Amino acid sequence: SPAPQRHLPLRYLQISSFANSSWMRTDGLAWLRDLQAYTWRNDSDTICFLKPWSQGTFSDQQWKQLQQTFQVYRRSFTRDIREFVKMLHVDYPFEIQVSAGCEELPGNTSESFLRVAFQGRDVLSFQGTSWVSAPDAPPWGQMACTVLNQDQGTRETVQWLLHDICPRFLRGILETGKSELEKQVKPEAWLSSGPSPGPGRLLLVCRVSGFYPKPVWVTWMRGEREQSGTQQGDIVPNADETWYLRVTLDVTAGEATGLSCRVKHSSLGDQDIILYWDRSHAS
Ligand code: CIS
Repeated sequence: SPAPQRHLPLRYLQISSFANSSWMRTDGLAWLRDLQAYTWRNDSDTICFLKPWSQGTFSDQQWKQLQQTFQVYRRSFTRDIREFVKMLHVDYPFEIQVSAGCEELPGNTSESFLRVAFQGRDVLSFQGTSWVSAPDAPPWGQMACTVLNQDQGTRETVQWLLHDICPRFLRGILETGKSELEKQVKPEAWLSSGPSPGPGRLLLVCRVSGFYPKPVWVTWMRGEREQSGTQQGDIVPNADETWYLRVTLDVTAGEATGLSCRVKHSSLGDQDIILYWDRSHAS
């Protein structure tokens, strides 16, 4: 049966596109596990809550102060990057991604991260008390870290945000968002045939959609025997905060009868979905 999800990270993702020396935009979003709870569009001064529980257990005043810190950061970030371009002779256009967040670990501890990528590749991250360049960063990565590390105030603020604020804020939204994180939505499943893999062969397709949370177990079976040729796709998102999965089996036309697709999911309890293949699916 599907492994339960233990990981409950809070993750912030930022995409900053710098087209030339005058045009740029920065968009941010943040997720609690797989639920998007915040968006911060370029044209908005303020961080937008997408969930009723987004503010967690922070008071209006605490949130206002935190947002102010982020507003200062966003403005300074743009200015800093413009200065780095001149200093490091980097060419436009380029894209910078920032990801940051934290997660609770067993034993009342937590883990935090802050990473920066340039053109989709890691360039630097914040480790402990300072900025460190990534192993295969371009030569100017080291230079950028040296400059960033001279700003003692920012290093202290980053440590405070990562190791104090983030875990505290996360604890709050785990509390206020509890019922949504614990929601159970049952999958639907249906069978069809895919493009024939070759003469006399059939591709049996079992689609499972609309389930939440993400962990699921789907396989092709003959009686109680799991079919080892089962191919799992990726679990991909639907637009309504549920998940979708496609699982296939390549068989000879004669082998198809008697096969079934079996679905286990936490929302179903012990009532697995079992769908039997029959000729009507082959058309
Ligand atoms: C061309 C290629 C270059 C590539 C190089 C890549 C560079 C990467 C840049 C890394 C980010 C650097 C951020 C630095 C910002 C500082 O400029 C800024 C202002 O600093 C101050 C100095 O300390 O500026 C002053 C002048 O204006 C002075 O220079 C001052 O120096 S002094 O005192 O010596 O005079 N510093 C800050 O703003 C501090 C805070 C930095 C915070 C970084 C945190 C990033 C994470 C932001 C998350 C936003 C999330 C909002 C969305 C949803 C909220 C819910 C999710 C919460 C998740 C929490 C995650 C922590």
